[in-house]
Amino acid sequence: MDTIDALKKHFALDPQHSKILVVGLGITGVSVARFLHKLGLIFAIIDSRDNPSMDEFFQQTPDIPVFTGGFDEAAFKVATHLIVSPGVSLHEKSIVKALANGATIISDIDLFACSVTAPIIAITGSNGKSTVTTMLGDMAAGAGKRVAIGGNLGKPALDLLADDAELYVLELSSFQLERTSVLNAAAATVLNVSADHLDRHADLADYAKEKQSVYHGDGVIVINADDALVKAMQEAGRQIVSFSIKDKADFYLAYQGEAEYLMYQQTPLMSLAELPLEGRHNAANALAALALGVAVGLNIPAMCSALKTFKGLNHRMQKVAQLHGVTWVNDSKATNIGACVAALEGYDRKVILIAGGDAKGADMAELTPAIKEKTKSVVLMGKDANLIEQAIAGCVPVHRAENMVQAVQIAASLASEGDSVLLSPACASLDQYKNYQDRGNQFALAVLALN
Ligand code: UMA
Ligand code: ADP
Repeated sequence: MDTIDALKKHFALDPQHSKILVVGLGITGVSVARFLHKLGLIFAIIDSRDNPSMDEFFQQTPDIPVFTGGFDEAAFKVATHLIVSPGVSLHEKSIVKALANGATIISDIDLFACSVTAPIIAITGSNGKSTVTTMLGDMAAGAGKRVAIGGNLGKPALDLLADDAELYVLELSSFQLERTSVLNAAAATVLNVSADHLDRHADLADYAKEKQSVYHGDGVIVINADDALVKAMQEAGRQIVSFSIKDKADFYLAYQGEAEYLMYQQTPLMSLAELPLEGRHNAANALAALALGVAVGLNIPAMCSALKTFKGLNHRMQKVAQLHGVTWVNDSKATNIGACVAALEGYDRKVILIAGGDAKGADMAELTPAIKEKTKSVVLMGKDANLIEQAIAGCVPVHRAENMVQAVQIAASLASEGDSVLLSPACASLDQYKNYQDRGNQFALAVLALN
């Protein structure tokens, strides 16, 4: 079936009469515009900002109507199909109204699914998506596949089509999944579910439900057996493959003599010590990536070789310095509680934690057990520092900092030889920084300035 036929079938899209409105002029919106234009479909595009940056594509296509400076009611009123960028909430008044009038929602991932013929591996979860997507990209390339990786990771899915790959690995956010209906991945996983984005989703159950939709279709379901919410997502009649870092599963950890191994059923694949990444959660990520790779038939020894040289991503448990016997670790990408707890749980001895920022509506009390068990003191900063301080009151000494330089200086004054100082904020960065990268870079600079 060609793409237009698939769009007709799944979304009743009529190339002559449908009125398509692309919502959002970010990188997703631009990728959608290019794609629709190439298919010869007529559409308009809208962005609520006054002056969104205009991709050069729009200079070459002056006939495409572009509305800016608000969500114009009239444009939504006539729309039969809305292609909504993930950053735009489906609770926007104009979108709710358009849906009530019978408009159909399509995502860029739906468009991708309608045009691609090569298998797709789809990866979602609260934490570990980017790590597993990148890891699997390296593993597939190592196994000799022409592979393209993207989605929430950074390169919009539709821009991957130019790569004409044999295998696509997509990182998908809950925002992308909540507006996607026709993805049928050859293998998919929800890596884990913990509170995140509760400012956009009604509650944890609603957020988990959006994640579960990654399993739509008839591909292999890869399940984290250590996560109760994910375990409950298994569907009868489907091929299920499990991974676990706690118990026996299809992919799991077990001792072979003195050394712990990554195992596939009865076979030891490689020792855990050969995985060059900090934190036990990265063993879970490696097992998940192996399970997904095996599901699409990738060569196991080649995947293991790629794992042994995988560098890890910046701002995720990244060692930035060792100064006077103190190890400084940048985990700025820990923008939710689950990531911070996973980081703390990976340590054998207590650390000094720098945390805080925008809690995005999460219940900070969920941090308390890990903070009690794994930290000797906590330095808090950012918008929701009070919320965290109230939640962990009485557990460990708490210090307050106005900014990163101060936080690092306080942590340095608390640390002695052999200690680790971990930036793992459990919060988004946008209250004080451009993004998590900016926060992580400020941390690294402040640490290096100590010298
Ligand atoms: N916009 C409006 N009105 C609004 C909100 C947004 O007009 O109320 C406009 C924005 O001004 C922007 C456009 O909509 O011009 C599109 O914005 P977008 O936020 O959807 O951003 P994109 O540039 O298309 O990037 C998106 C993802 N962004 C979000 O989900 C917020 C990128 O994930 C993703 O890499 C990219 O598509 C390619 O797939 C980023 C992200 O922060 C990294 N994701 C979240 C996360 O990882 O936690 C979910
Ligand atoms: P995502 O793309 O889902 O945000 P990343 O790979 O970028 O995931 O990692 C985000 C944060 O989550 C980092 O702080 C990282 O250390 C942590 N993390 C990575 N994998 C896991 C996991 N399996 N469980 C919990 N936390 C994880």
